[in-house]
Amino acid sequence: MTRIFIFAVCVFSATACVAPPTPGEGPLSDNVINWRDEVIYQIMTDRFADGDASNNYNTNLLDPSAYHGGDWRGIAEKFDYLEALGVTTLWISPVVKNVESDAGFSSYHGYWTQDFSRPNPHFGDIVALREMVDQAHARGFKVILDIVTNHVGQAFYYDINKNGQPDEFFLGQGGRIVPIGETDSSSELTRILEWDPDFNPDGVQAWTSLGPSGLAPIIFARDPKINRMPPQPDLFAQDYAYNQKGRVTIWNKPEVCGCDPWGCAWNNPCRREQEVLGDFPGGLKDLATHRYDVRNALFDAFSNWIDIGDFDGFRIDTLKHVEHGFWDDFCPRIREHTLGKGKQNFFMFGEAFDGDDNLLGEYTQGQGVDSLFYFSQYYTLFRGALLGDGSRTCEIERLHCRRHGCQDDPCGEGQTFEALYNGAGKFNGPTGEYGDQLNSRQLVVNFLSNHDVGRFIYFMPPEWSQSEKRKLLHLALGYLLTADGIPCLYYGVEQEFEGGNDPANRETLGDINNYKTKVWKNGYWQESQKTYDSDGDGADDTVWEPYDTGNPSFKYIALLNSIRHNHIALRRGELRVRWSTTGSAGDDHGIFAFERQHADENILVVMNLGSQTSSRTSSGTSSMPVGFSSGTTLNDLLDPGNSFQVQSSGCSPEVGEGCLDISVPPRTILILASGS
Ligand SMILES: [Ca+2]
Ligand SMILES: [Ca+2]
Ligand SMILES: [Ca+2]
Ligand SMILES: [Ca+2]
Repeated sequence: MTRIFIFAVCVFSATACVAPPTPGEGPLSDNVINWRDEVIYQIMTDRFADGDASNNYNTNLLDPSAYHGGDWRGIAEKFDYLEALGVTTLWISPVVKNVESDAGFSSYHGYWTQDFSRPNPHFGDIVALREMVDQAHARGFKVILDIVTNHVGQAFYYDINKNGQPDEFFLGQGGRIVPIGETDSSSELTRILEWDPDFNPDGVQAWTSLGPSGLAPIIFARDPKINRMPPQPDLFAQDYAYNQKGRVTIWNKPEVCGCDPWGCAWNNPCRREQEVLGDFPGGLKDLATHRYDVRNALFDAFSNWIDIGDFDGFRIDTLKHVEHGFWDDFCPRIREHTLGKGKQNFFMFGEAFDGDDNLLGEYTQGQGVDSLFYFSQYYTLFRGALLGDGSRTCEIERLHCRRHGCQDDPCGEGQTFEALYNGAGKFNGPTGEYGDQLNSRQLVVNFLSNHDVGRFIYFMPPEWSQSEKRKLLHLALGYLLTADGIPCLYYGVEQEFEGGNDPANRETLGDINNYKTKVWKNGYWQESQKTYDSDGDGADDTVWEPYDTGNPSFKYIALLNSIRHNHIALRRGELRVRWSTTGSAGDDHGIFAFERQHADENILVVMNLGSQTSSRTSSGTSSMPVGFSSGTTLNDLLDPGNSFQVQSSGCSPEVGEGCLDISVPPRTILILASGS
């Protein structure tokens, strides 16, 4: 341990010392009993809290694309806030040194790697990083590191016209280069940007006045002012470390793969080739991850960061842009590394930005990642059913079917469901409290929003009142924190942030300007501080402050987290759907109900997704069977005064079960447990 810190001081305070930090020696800490107990909180480090003004260079709070000053010390200063919220695992932004800026945008998000072996100086040095993680562990938090293995920042251009300069020009059908500003009426022109040319399966091609001229050479940028320098370690400054095929175009131009205008099938080979080998839009250069030297260098870099930071898991970026073979190599090596250092239960989950369970499920096979973000649920439930009118809650049940397999189609349309997610754990992968292997079906990471999509409130009609928006947000949060899997909250949801697409959804939590709203006053719209009702009399009495722990959504999330913490069934229990609907008519419009059962604890969650009327957990004369015996009193854990009796008739109960016919108000969730 001492050795890292001495080295760190050497690296960052003595200009003569330029070697990258060496890994820490000795064992790592072991912090996780069962990942299903955790609630993840996503921190965008630059936007969360500024604890050290000395690293605030190139910052501008008024520019949403600039660095805002957040850092690792700032995170450590907010542990009381995070503890009050009840989250247990912190996912932080990538820590590696980035290209500083590109085309007026800065790398505040951390996804534009320039040097895999050094920290991003905006966030602190490795001493500050390790201090933050050590303090987090001492408080009972776990820390997950965000990593990118697919690409680096905008590091080079393709010198298509072989003139040694980065250019922008048109290419005619005959291969003639037409400078910008000149015209060539004889041919169809393609715009070429040497920093970011379109995908070519044969590699980006060079053209000279004589015509095609083989593969375009790549030329690394050297602009130290914005740290746009050849990527490091040195292997990443070699052309063979990159695929060199140009930027993915398939999402905007599906016709290049012969697909319909709405896109290609998930497993279309032409689409998959582009996604795996192409440069990520924005000129992010795709690494040749099939090469063993590249794989080894990435393993070395990221196992090093585990040793330096004592992290408890990886959130892995752009999973579907790297071939399966890479994950089947990288993940087992990381598991072996962490186990060798005494860290059990290192957790690796990835981002495959796609709503298709066929594609998502593929990444759960083999020995690659333990789990992934549950994007199909995001689209079907959080962007679909909850924002709709509450009909066909069977679509939510179908999510479970695609994960686990189902004999019958919950929508009654005769579909058959094979389990698409792997039900076997990984060798050396995450385990439960008794050493039992956990699998991807149990470890899906559930999320309502993240840094790449608009915040949940943003998708609601803007004319809704704050209380209408809050009601739907709370229904969504209720599901997020009671469903099976690992919940992940995006920072700012507890302050009811409502920013739209990137970068509007990356608000700075400590900036008072993000706690303002527009109100109509004296004939025009005026900006005023947001307020809320803190004493429950229906009138707003409190001005909203940054890091406010008293607002209704902070308190609601804290309550849900405490309920989850106190009820093992909500963390580790199996999920069984008890009621879903296939249409919009009927007394049960909008009802979705499920139980979580673990050992002898059972919790029943009943939601009404309908927006207009109360609905019943019954249809005609049949009510909902529940896993509680008749006569049991069920109390709502969100509202202890609200209780219900389980009946003996009205449904076809199994042995030990009863029946429940209750009325649920619109956009409401009940979390029911048997009374003592
Ligand atoms: Ca700072
Ligand atoms: Ca050129
Ligand atoms: Ca790739
Ligand atoms: Ca009040």
